[in-house]
Amino acid sequence: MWSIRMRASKKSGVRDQGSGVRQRQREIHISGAEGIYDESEIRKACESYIKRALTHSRGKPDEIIITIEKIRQKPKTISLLPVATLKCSSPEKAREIITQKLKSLDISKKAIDKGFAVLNSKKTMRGASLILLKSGRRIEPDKERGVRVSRMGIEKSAEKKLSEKLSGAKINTTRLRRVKEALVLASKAASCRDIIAEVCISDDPDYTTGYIASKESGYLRIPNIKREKEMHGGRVFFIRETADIAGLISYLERKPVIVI
Ligand code: WAQ
Ligand code: MG
Repeated sequence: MWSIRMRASKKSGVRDQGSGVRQRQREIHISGAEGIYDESEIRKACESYIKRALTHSRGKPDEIIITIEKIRQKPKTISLLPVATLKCSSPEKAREIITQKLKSLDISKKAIDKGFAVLNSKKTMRGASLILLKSGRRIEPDKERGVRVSRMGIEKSAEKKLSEKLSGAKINTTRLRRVKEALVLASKAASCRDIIAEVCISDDPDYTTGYIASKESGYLRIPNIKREKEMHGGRVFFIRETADIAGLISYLERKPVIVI
């Protein structure tokens, strides 16, 4: 088994008015993706990741990094969270739905507000923010990058079954890959004891469905979580105050996990 990861970015330079010299460069995240594959699938997976990076709605990257790495550890097997789609007509309504759900999971107002600040910020991150559910403190070591959930995949027959189920639930084929990937990610995160909930908004200007996920309620899709053309988005995990933070981050980033 192989872990394949892709990230694409572009540098944005701020030019000095007088000299025209680039002063400061910030890396803007365009696209990222990851999965676990058999050796025979490596070429195809890389080709599709490259295509995704080069045709992304967030813009043209000037750097694409692909990492292909053999997995030595036996992956842990997990099951998928159940999926449902909620009714929601606007970002304001979405915020109400999410706030109510998070409150019912005993997440403080402070933590909820911090979560929305991350999700609505123009400075999008490559990874996720980790927020302590009482104090609202952000505990990811790198606040610009965040924590990237990685080394997760889905077994072939489970994927086939899921595709059929999602198609049956009228999720159209252009969305299918995205929903599957998000669901696998959310299922890996939910398999951590110390992650109580996750909220996700895509940072793609053309994708306006997000979700809230938890062990209690599963993966709840929320249409119109943002408006078309908006560039903000992100992921936040609400964490138990007593969590072993290093252990949690290591699990999310490094532990191979396969959905069966
Ligand atoms: N680990 C941690 N955070 C991530 C990861 C990852 N592997 N991938 C993306 N993020 C964060 C990052 O901050 C991005 O800016 C943000 O999430 C959004 O990523 O059922 O497409 O890949 O229809 O744009 C949800 C599907 C789609 C909803 C989410 O997210 C549905 C999506 P994107
Ligand atoms: Mg994106």
